[in-house]
Amino acid sequence: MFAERECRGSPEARPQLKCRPLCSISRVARKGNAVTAPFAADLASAGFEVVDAGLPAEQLEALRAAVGPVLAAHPGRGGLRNAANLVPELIPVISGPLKSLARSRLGPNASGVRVLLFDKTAMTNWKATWHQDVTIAVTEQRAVPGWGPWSSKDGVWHVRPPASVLAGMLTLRLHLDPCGADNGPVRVIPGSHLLGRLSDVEVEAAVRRGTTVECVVPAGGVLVIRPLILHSSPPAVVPTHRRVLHVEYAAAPLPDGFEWAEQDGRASVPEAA
Ligand SMILES: O=C(O)CCC(=O)C(=O)O
Repeated sequence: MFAERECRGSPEARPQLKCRPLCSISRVARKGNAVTAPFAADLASAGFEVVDAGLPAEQLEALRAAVGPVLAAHPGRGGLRNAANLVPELIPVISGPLKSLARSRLGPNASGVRVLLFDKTAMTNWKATWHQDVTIAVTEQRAVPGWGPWSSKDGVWHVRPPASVLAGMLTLRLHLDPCGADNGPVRVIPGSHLLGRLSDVEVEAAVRRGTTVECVVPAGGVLVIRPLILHSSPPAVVPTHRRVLHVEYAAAPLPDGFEWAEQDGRASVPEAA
């Protein structure tokens, strides 16, 4: 939906995150398959994992308190772009513990390049169809072979970059509320990130062939996904709040003279010519 249909403070000064895997992912019953749990995922082969962000309960509560009024001011919108601009309290998390987690997977130079905030409620109860995340946000539109198509979303240029850019990215989705099977959780097809960029027909075939895993995540858990993993989400059966801080991290600066639109939640300022 936001994709392709389409952690202030010095992070280095913070203690190294010890992210323990959460055994809270269950295979979804599809076409009569039995539900089995738990499902332990290895990021490299499965394309996703669920870990504990290690945030104290008070910090999670403070984050919920900070995002609540902003989300309430945008009723009916399931997702907000440039989220750290709207909720500056998110920045220490984006440039601190979440960035440490991203760096442990992507390497020492990883930084946050796009921040979204989601809430699936009775008013916003969306369904996301199966897709890969293939667009990124950049500071300006330029005609360069291998980059495109282009679109402008909330005043920010978005583009499909070469596949090599996506290969160096990871999305961390910090759950501020518990997300159970009834809250419209994200579903993934393990291993599908290894298939490369897929056409609509190939997406359908991969979903038919693959096993669907429903990512049930407790409050304070982080769903980590590779951009190319096939994912979707159903409407909530019991809509409450399902608030998620979604941060896309990249291992390196962009090639071909492009610049990421955001750096750890702050809008990038394009260099003067
Ligand atoms: O939060 C969701 O339900 C799905 C979001 C999603 O698919 C995406 O951001 O690409």
